[in-house]
Amino acid sequence: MELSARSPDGVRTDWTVAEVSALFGLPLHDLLYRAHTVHRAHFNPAEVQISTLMSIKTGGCPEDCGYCPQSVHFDTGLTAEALVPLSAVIAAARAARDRGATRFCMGAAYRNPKPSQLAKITAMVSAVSGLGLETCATLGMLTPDQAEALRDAGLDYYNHNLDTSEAYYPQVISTRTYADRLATLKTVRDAGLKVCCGGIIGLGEADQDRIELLHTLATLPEHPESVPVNQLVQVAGTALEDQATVDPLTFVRVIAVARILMPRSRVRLSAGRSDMSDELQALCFFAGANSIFYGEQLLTTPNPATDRDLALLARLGLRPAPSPAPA
Ligand code: SAM
Ligand code: DTB
Ligand code: SF4
Repeated sequence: MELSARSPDGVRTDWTVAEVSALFGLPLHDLLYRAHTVHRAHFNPAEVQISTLMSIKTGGCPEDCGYCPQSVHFDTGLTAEALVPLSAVIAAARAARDRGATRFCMGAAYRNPKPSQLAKITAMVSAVSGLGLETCATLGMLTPDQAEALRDAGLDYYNHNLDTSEAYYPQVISTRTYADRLATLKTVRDAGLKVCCGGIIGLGEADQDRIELLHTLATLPEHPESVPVNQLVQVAGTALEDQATVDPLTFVRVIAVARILMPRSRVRLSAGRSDMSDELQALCFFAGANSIFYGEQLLTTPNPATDRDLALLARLGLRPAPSPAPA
């Protein structure tokens, strides 16, 4: 298979589904060899970017995403909370920075933010940016004015995931469409924000859906700068609580194909690491993952203990990537 670069910087956005499918189906060692070669050509393979998440508004979300503990459609025992105060965000961001995080991601269980909520969140973004951290927010759908206000407040990244293939999406979410998701991604990009966009593996999707998700991400007009690959956290009470865990080697294939298709993007090993062995995570880093969520909590579910993560990075000879120079 010819895998020529067609744009001047060597980054292709014209991948075909057949090409993605062929990569996905390579013998595992051929795929890993190729992915690791691409990885080394574009990144320092010893560095892992460290992001910390904070849930700034937990639970009570009107959307019905079948995987999500924060949806009002499921009883997961979670109590809906109000937007946290600015002081709590500043304290958490400072602690994250002191532990070595370079990016701070604020997540809210919204379908879309209301104007009064957005005003409070722009103040949070300014404050976190002022601490010298890269900022990321994930707040659901945005209008162009909201995306611009967040940018003006100092937001670097906006996270909005496609989650799965367009074909499988309606099996998981009925309260908004794939087209809604793509429209918000365009709004965010048009505002000049960097895009963080990925998906979840383990929703009951087939390999073809994984291939189509990767194809959609890699054929956006510009690749997302960050690509979070989440493994489903099966939360009791959600529609997907009994979903079987994915074959770990299939998960590694997704990481490897993402690395090959989007060579300059940070591929983040995201939710689900608590359920992964050190060996699986090591293989994911070899396959091209070079970012993690660090800190003992994701939004509402656990993440590995920080001392376990530091020990893992040390055992693998990996180290936190330095903070990028301000633009
Ligand atoms: N409400 C906003 C939205 O959905 O865009 C932002 C917050 S939402 C919790 C962010 C992302 O978390 C989702 O797009 C999904 O990919 C991921 N997520 C939520 N629940 C998850 C779970 N149980 N396992 C893995 N990923 C999950
Ligand atoms: C992403 O792709 N994964 C993160 C972040 N973006 C916002 C969220 C994972 C959430 C896992 C379930 C929870 O903790 O509630
Ligand atoms: Fe709401 Fe986001 Fe959870 Fe969907 S994933 S229910 S939009 S918080």
